[in-house]
Amino acid sequence: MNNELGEELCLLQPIDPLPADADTIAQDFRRYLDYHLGRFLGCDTVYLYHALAYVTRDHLMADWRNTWLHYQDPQLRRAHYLSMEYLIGRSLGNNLLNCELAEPMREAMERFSIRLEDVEAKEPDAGLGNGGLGRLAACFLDSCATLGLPVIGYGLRYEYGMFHQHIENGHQVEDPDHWLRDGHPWEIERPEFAQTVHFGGRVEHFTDAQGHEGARWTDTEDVVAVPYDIPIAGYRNKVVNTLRLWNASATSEFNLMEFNAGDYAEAVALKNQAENITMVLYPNDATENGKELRLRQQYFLTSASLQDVLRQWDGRPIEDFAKFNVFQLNDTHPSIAVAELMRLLVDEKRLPWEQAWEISRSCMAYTNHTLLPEALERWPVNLFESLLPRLLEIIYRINAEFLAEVRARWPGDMERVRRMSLIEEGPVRQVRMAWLAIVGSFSINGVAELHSSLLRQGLFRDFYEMWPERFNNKTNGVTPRRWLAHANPHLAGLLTDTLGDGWQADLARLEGLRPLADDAGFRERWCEIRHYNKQRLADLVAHYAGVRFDPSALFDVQVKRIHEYKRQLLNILHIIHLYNCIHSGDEERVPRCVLIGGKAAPGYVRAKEIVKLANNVAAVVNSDPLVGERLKVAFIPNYNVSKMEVICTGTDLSEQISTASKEASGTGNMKFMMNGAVTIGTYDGANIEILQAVGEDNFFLFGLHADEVAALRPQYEPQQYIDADPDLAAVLQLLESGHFNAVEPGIFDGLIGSLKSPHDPWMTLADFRSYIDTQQRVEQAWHDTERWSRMSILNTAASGMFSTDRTIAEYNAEIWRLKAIG
Ligand code: 26W
Repeated sequence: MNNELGEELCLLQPIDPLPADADTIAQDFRRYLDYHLGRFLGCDTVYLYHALAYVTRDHLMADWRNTWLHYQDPQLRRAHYLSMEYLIGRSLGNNLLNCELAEPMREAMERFSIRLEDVEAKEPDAGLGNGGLGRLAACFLDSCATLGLPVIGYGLRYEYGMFHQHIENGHQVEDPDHWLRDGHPWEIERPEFAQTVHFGGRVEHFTDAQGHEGARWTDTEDVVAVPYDIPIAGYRNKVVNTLRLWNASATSEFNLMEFNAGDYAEAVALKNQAENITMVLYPNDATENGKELRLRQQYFLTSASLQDVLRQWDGRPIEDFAKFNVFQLNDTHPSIAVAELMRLLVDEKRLPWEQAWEISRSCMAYTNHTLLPEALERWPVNLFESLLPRLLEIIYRINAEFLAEVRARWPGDMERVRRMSLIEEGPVRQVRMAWLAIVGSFSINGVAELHSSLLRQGLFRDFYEMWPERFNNKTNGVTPRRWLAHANPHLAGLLTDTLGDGWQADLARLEGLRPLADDAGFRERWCEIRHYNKQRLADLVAHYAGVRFDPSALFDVQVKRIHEYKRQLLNILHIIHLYNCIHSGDEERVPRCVLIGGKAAPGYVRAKEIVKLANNVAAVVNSDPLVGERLKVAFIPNYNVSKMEVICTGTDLSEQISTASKEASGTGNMKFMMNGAVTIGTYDGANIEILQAVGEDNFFLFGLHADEVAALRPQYEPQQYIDADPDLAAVLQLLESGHFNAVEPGIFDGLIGSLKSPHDPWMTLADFRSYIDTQQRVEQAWHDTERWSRMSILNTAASGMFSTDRTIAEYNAEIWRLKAIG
């Protein structure tokens, strides 16, 4: 046996799992603390967290390796999830839960008089995402591992994640999130699998000795992509999948240049430019801003990931590639993959174009996450030309062949050709990334029934007419491990007592709760747990917002990114209406605590004004002695994954109030429902499916439907609503009087103007009356404690279909077609 093979065999051996008893864990913990970290028991808790994380990671290693070994089977088809964002949050608690280590770990810590919760709280959130799309990717990874599916997540290892938000005088202020500062104990750097990614340069065309034409991309600036692997443990099934995040680093040529005395500083500056690629996550959610660095990031992720997959394919017949590999594109952000795979197959593997196209088109699948026009990515052709010249050539050729198909199918329909072209003509020619993703994929899906049908009828209509069989729906979900079992341990205990173990990975079993809604004893236990969770939430609010919430009040919560289409403004108008009611002596109202939280994109002025208004209204309401305990309003700063783990368990009323047709799905709505909150919502996104699952009696529906929104838009006259509705008029009058900005005259004029404009795309005032009336129905229901607890139980009972296990099972059955382990 030669040495290399020997080493390889040795590498391929499985390793044994470590003993998971409290004694061993306690010992290992001390060893990490004393011998690895060089700290001692009385040190800052953050080091205790590091020691615990290392101990936990050690326990994942054997299964991680065995899973990886299993995936080396050449007969195994694999999926590659490409996403610019993974909003993971904390990992320790989740890994302890999934690997059944929580109890021995707790016991081990008790020996040192350490509370496990205190240590868990020291873990910084990995905020490598903006909002829904990034969190969905994280939930998907959890479900893929739990279902034993060979799926690897590919992403970027941003040095700075989503900014931290703090509030100064009511305004949002952003602070950098240097989440890696103290090190990241979950990751393993694997420089041996580094890839090189090219930028810039020019393209040479040639004919080879066999007479085949070829292209050479030369004089490029190269950047090295170094992978960092993070283990993703399935729920108690010994499967550990991988999230592979790329870090940009300068090539060794840069280092050589550094020695080139003359240009030392210049060389180091170039090195920085290379490493800048993965420096920071763009904090825009749903607005595309056309920055060159963003395109660099997208290509960097895509090229490194595709090369990594091809590296693993090396030595196998390329004709079989699509049989064993599938890529899921998380929105258009990685859609350059369509052209990059063509480049790798045609230029590097020297495949004929037609064969490469057949392969490429058979292994790409695209998920759309938004219909908002401002979110649709378009890149200027000249930016492409200078940054990725060879990819632009490839896109042009894809486009030429595609448009020939369109012309053949619809002869003479020039307008259709113009609409469908991958290149948008105009003063600035642009590449339409969504069109590229559609043309290059065998599957295109939306993320809720309504959203997928709007894609087919609207945005993607031309493409649907051409390839109806490519379009499908995959309604989103959330992982019940993090969002129920981990976030809500008391409720989880009750569920296990009632339904037996196993609901965590088979959420449809929650249906078994339905009959218990009629059981007074069960309702009482349910309410005790909810009360405990509400106290926990009240503590969180007191700590971060300095506002006291009384757990016996109705907890009314809207947390999500701040965006006009999500209509936090409608919520605020309702708060002002309640304030008016209290002032006019209306004694019917129930005590209510309203919580709002979320980040505004730093450049989104209107969204920042909404944050300011929420804070100002809160300040006025909370300090008004006449209001007292009847109404409290808080804005929780720096809303993130770990805060949501507390918030969703203590919420009574979940606000999902987007303008119908604008919220593709929503996933916060599912976290709330699963934990027993009742939704007040519009007929939008996954709200519709939540309503269907739980029934009209257990959901507060209001507002215009998507078709009504569309029909009303051309003749929308907000003033008519104001004239016809004294409550609305009073709310606006109070706002306009400067009551909430007495020392800051005029600051809300823009916001108020947008509400009153016939061009308000979100048509907030059209839904005001319906919203206010429905909120009153909420209060009637709340008065009846028994009815409310019934609704709460029935919401949890009906939440089974919103597990990402169901979502991922559908992706697998209809798109990926992978064989599960085991
Ligand atoms: C290029 C800027 C940009 C950045 C992010 C454009 C668009 C996005 C995302 C598509 C925004 C997003 O997170 N969309 C959300 O995706 C969730 C998961 O599918 C859905 O539940 C939300 O409704 C949708 O807004």
